Amino acid sequence: IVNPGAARPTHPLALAPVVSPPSSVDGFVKQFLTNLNFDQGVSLSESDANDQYLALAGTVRDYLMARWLEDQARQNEQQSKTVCYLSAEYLLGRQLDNNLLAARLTDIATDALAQCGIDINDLRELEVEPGLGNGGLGRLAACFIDSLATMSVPNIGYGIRYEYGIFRQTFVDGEQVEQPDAWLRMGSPWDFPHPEAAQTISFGGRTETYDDNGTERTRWIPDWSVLAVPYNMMVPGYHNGRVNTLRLWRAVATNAFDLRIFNSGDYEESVRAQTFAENISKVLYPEDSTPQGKELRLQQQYFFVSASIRDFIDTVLPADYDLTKLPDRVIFQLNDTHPVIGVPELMRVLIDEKGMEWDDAWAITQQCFAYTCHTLLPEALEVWPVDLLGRLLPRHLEIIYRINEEFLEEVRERFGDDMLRIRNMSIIGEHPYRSVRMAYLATVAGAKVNGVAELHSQLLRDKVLHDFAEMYPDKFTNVTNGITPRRFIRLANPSLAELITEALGAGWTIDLERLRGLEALAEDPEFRERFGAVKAANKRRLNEVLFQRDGVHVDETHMLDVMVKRLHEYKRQMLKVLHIVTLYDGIASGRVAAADVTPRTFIFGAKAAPGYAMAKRIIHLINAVGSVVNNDPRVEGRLKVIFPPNYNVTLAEKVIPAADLSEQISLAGKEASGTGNMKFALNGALTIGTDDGANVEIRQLVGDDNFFLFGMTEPEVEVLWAQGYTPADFYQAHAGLRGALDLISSGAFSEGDRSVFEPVVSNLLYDDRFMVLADYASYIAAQERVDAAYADQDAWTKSAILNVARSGFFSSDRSMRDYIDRIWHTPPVL
Ligand code: T68
Repeated sequence: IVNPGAARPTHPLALAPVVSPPSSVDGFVKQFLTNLNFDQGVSLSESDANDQYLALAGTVRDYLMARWLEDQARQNEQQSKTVCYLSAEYLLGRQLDNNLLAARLTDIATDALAQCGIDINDLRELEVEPGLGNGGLGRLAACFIDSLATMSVPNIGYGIRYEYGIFRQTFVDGEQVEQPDAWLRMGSPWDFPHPEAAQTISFGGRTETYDDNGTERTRWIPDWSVLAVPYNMMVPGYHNGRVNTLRLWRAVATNAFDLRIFNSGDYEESVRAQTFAENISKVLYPEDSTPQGKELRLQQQYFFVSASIRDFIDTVLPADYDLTKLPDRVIFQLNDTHPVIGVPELMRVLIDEKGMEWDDAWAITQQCFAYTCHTLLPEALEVWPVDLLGRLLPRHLEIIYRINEEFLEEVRERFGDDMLRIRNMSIIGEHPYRSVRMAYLATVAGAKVNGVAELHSQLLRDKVLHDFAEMYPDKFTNVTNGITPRRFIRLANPSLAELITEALGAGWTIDLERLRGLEALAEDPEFRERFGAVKAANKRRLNEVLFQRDGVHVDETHMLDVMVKRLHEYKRQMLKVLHIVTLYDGIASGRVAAADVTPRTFIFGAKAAPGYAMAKRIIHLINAVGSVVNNDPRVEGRLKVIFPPNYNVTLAEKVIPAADLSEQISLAGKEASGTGNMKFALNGALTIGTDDGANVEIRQLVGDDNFFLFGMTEPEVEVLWAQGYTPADFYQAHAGLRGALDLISSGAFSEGDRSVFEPVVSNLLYDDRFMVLADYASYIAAQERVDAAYADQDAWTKSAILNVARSGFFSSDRSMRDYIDRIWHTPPVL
């Protein structure tokens, strides 16, 4: 597009890349009014709140722009190695506050808007969060890019600009109903389209060999293509003047594609073709942990990965870059298997387009990728039917076959002709149908493979990828997940942040281990009182938010017992329900006086994948239990169940800081890490949890006295399975459990209709894959310990402070340091 030989335009005023608006209130007002007039096309007096929000966002953006351009120039100049994070999901949350915080503009913007007669809080509420992810995996990506920017490490986050993100959840008669998430409807002030940097992405067709001066080469003759248009978002570092880039691709029909059909005279067909192409980035798949193997999903994956790899090679690297040195400039981090099709894509680019030999291309590819696994559930390991992959990406399938052949040869050399081992390790699975096992492809191709918590990485080595770990022991490593303290403490919990700064000074936001300094203060009654006051204020704030949003009240005097995460049977929301029903049953049957029950409010937040019937039934049950418990006068208001619909990042920021008790109750060996668990601990909630995922590390750090452990360990789970698990035995053995299940069966929560929740009860009695009944007794006992501990408020607060003080390890800055040391080797660019 730019003629490389041509002189670049220049001007004396352009020596500084861009002049930033002055960081003063007056300067901010001026820029805000300019944007209101010239970008929104309205005067201040005629503007509505959305105009004002967009002009405000524009002003923050203007301020960050100079830094952004500087950073891009600096990174080019220094030829630094870049982390290209490839992720199908980024669950960003609202941008305005985060960007104000990063740029130190919060106070200036607040004052500037006040001078214009505008309350900035009213504008904050207008921002629709970009929900471009399902849950933990997408949110992790968002935390990581925040940390990389804050640590001045060159990073491009690559992903998809879905037109519709995760669905908006509503409840109709207690059942989940999904609504489209039209997050772009009111305009999107945070991203910049760059149509000039579009990539053409092809699909289908066939391959053929041809003679290239005596060497036989292969080329792919695809039969259709789409344009990938990048939209760049700023990723500002915290108080360091750095801005990295998140580059999300949008699918647009190519002209050629259109024209061919249009010229044939079929107008309708040409419009259909356009719709077909643009479908690729239309919607985020709401499946979490259960990939559906849909063709459009594979199109999405190839679409964004191919665009990203070629963007990096063709536009980020200099035109004459020697690609044999590619590993010096880039590491492509695969966020789960969704981007793994990038492996054969890089091979294809290097061999078919750049003329490299197979062995050289393979050596480079193996240094340029690393793979993070996020699951332990066998059904979550992505596989693509060979038929489908071959139809959509014929050249890639050939390349995968050859990678597999050479890999299996290596296996034979190493372990001999062991049929079973070769079948087990083959990248191509044969049963129940021929398919490409994407996790195996990633493991074979990646320089490193990591799990996301100590236990998870251990189980990957011992079970899921055991044969591979035996073959390549040095590939396997762990990086325990983390969360960004900017969003999850500074923004979400400003009162706590202020208290910490007062106690420890500034600096902890980027050096979270400093929270250790709070340990001593746990002994200080005055500090405890102030800490308790922060929690109480956060509960009042949550009460206001939920009342506004859903018309429900949170009682400040209640213990807030919170379980927020995607709805999945392995996470065991059902166990929580059984606890609530047990408490209710005690009161309703008269065995327990309401006055003797610790007042608790249970808060749930959870979306179910639209096709996951059991998860949807559990949502229905939670709502049904809530409406009975909340309205039964015998309960005397001492138990309350609240299930605000549409749990998302925005709501998380209000719920987590108010929580007393954090529910992390998955079956041991099923939750890879969890990250919500870390957010709660850092905001001073105590955890009730199993020995699973990062709970293990949380408990080690905060200490047994400050954590409510229950349930089987992973080895115990294995033993019980091996013995033959009969859930009905547990039903027989525990009166409380019997009471709770019988109450649900009786129709007590479904107006006497016994059929409504029958599938839920049957599933627990006869199947119970996640051993809810086996852990019930232990869970109830732990909840009794919780009640006893909560009775001593002062001791509870002490434990809460110790949770905060000892959780600094869970900063995503530390996770990034671990990735850099163990996998990426990408120094900061200072
Ligand atoms: C989560 N995975 C893990 N998957 O469940 C959680 N899956 O333990 C971990 O803390 C987190 O990743 C971060 O490592 C997911 O969130 C998905 O969302 C997902 C999405 C599409 C397909 C499959």
